[in-house]
Amino acid sequence: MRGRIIRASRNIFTLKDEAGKEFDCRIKGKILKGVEGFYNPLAPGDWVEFENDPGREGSALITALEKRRNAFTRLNQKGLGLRHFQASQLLAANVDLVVCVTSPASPPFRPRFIDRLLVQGEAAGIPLIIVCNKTDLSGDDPDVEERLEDFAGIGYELLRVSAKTGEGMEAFRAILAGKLSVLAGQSGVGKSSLINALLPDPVLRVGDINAKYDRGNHITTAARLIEFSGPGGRGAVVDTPGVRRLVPDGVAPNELIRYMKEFAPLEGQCSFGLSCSHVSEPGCKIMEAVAAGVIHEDRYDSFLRIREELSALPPEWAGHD
Ligand SMILES: Nc1nc2c(ncn2[C@@H]2O[C@H](COP(=O)(O)OP(=O)(O)O)[C@@H](O)[C@H]2O)c(=O)[nH]1
Ligand SMILES: [Mg+2]
Ligand SMILES: [Zn+2]
Repeated sequence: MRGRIIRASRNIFTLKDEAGKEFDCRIKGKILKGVEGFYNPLAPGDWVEFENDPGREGSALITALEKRRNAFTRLNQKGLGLRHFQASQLLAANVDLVVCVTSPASPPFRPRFIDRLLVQGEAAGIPLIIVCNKTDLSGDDPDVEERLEDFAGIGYELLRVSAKTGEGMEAFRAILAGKLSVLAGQSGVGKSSLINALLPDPVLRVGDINAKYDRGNHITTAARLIEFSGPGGRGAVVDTPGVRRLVPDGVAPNELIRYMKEFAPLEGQCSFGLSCSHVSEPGCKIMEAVAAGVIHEDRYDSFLRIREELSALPPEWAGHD
């Protein structure tokens, strides 16, 4: 039998079969082919083969994983020093769209967080859009508007919505129809609220309760897939847990330039070619683009910071050239 993972922790999963029936499940035996190299073996969006668990009524055993089309991951870092641990954490698989959710206020607008999400999505080869939620709160802050317009100028579709008032929600729903989308963004921007707003009845916890829950409980580090339907069609969205820090996973420092949309065409164009570090060299096309206002200074700053963080990672966690 075939089913799709809708919820996943490290070893307990929920899958939905093609008739829409849900099963609690675990992996049959100790190993599942195709899950190597990740902190967690399966994520929402994964398609699996399963059989009934003879030992437990209503439960299932996963026997095989269908090859993933793509995977949206993050670098899971814990601890410091000798006990430092990091691993690639799967958030969702077979993703059609990553929705980078942000807010103009409450929590404060953090465009650098969006920059990081965009790199992560670009590196995974997944289309991205930016959704600015909580438009009911914004007093048209010029700094926020400037950065949002820059993202749009780079080529990302930008949507302004309010989960609270419903503004922009029909357009948002239309974009999500027929896709499996992942909602990502810093904690508190309203990811769970946006998903609830797509449904006739809310299913996700929002706000403070959720924030407390997130901190104390490992289960909520798991992403969850929710299906919705509406006038434009059916779709699925994956709610991801909020993270405070986001270091792109699987990106080598010298590859970063390819995953920043407006930087990418300039790769190799500097006078020093591919060896240019884009910080002081004469004839650097990146620095020229920053000076000309083609690349936003904040994006350049993000580029330098992310690259520095990637350079500090052990090579096995920073992707391959
Ligand atoms: N004013 C306003 N508040 C919102 C909106 N969307 C969500 N919130 C509030 O923001 C807080 C965090 O929302 P939540 O959905 O839990 O954010 P998440 O951490 O990204 O999942 C909650 O108190 C929500 O009620 C919105 O469009 N406008
Ligand atoms: Mg949430
Ligand atoms: Zn350069």
